[in-house]
Amino acid sequence: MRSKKEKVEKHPTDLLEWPVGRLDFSAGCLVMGILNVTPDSFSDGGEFLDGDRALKHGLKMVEDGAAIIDVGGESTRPGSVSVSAAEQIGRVLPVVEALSAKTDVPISVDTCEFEVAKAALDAGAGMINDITALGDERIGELAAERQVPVVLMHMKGTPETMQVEPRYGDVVAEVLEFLLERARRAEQLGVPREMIFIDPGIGFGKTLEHNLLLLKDIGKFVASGFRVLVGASRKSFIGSITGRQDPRERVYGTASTVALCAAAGVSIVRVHDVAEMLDVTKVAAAVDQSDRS
Ligand code: HH2
Repeated sequence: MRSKKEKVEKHPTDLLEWPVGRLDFSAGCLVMGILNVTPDSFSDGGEFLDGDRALKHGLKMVEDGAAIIDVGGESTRPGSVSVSAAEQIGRVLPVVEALSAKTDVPISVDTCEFEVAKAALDAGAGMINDITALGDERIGELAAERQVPVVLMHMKGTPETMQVEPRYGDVVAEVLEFLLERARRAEQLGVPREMIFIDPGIGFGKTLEHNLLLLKDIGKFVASGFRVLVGASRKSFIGSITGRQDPRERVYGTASTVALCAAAGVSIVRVHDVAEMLDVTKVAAAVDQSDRS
């Protein structure tokens, strides 16, 4: 269990404020709600391709307590092929515009395409979720110029091929080293340290065993001093363990990962089931804070 002193030393302030957003980590791990405006995402593909339905679902997640809404226009499930920037913009932009007009909750754009990130920020998004961790450095420059937080995620290969026999010597050490290098690069480009989130990329070029080792050692990522985001929600490794083929039946399995992450000091969990996972993070935070009297 983390002590209060340890936490204070890592992050001088629990409040992250920037020109178009604000996140308060004082109550523990925050919940980022997933909004996939895609026809083919592994869990919610096609459900929110329609703009009105996407907006409704985004607002429902805000009502349920999401601290951030992550809007994406491209599925990155294993085997998926990439979608053009123009197509992503066409899907994501109307939703970002409509959502940001109706809520103060920061909207994150889930993209590794510079043009998509820029268009989304112009339309009201306040954060970039880059699953290639600055594969295109202009994303880092953009985050620095606009002073917005950026998520840097580890992926081995590309979504199309990443699950074909991924191999590591020491998965935790290799993923962490990669993320720290990219985080330092983001700092060099001018992104303030407290605005950089690192993410081990659960399911992105990882076997079941790799995912488990990363979750087991997630505290090592937290100990790096960068804030950590984890996205394990409904992913197939949970199905492998529980035998649940339908991603929508993986809510309890997801809850287990969220509890582990919250207890280890992860700052944000990226999830489909906002209300349920908020309960999990609240209980984890209550246990964590019970030693502060
Ligand atoms: N996982 C997915 C997409 N974006 N971003 C971050 N930072 N971390 C993740 O683990 C992550 C992510 C894949 O999940 P999902 O969006 O539900 O599915 P799909 O890629 O099929 O749209």
